[in-house]
Amino acid sequence: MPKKISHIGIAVNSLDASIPFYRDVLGMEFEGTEVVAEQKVKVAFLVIGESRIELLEPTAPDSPVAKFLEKKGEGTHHLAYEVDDLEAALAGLKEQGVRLIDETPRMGAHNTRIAFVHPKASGGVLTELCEAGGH
Ligand code: CMX
Repeated sequence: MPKKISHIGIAVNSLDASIPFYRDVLGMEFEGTEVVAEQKVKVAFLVIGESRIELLEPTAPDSPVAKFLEKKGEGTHHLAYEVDDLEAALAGLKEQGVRLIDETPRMGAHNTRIAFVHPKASGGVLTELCEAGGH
């Protein structure tokens, strides 16, 4: 079961253009950027309490974030919950017939194991589960 919100993902056209609002205007701690090759995104993390804002810039035209930006423009892209045991959480969701994008964990930013639940299963919100210890 999720224990807290790990991060909120926001799709942006440009990290360079978007970071200053969160870092300089809102004053959040900027943790740096990272390319997540498997997801075809470059991300920036900004700390807010026990959670983070994850800004996502696509690195390829076939990135899921590029498709999202094309269809919907910049905005909230996904919500990520932290779980202790990702395999157990996925098994529980499968048992309850929840539509998953990832049946098995894959790697996200900061070498964290993640898995996505389909937005059609969660009220139109793309939902990510990530294993405790990362973000
Ligand atoms: N939030 C809510 N709904 C979304 C969505 C999002 N981020 N992305 C797509 N959808 C909706 C679409 O609007 C569409 O709805 P309708 O059928 O009502 O039009 C439906 O989901 C299917 O979307 P699509 O564009 O036809 O299909 P895609 O091929 O783009 O697949 C999805 C959508 C969610 C399966 C795909 O984007 C995916 O696998 N996402 C998970 C991976 C990901 O987003 N990685 C980037 C983040 C990386 C990170 O955090 O490290």
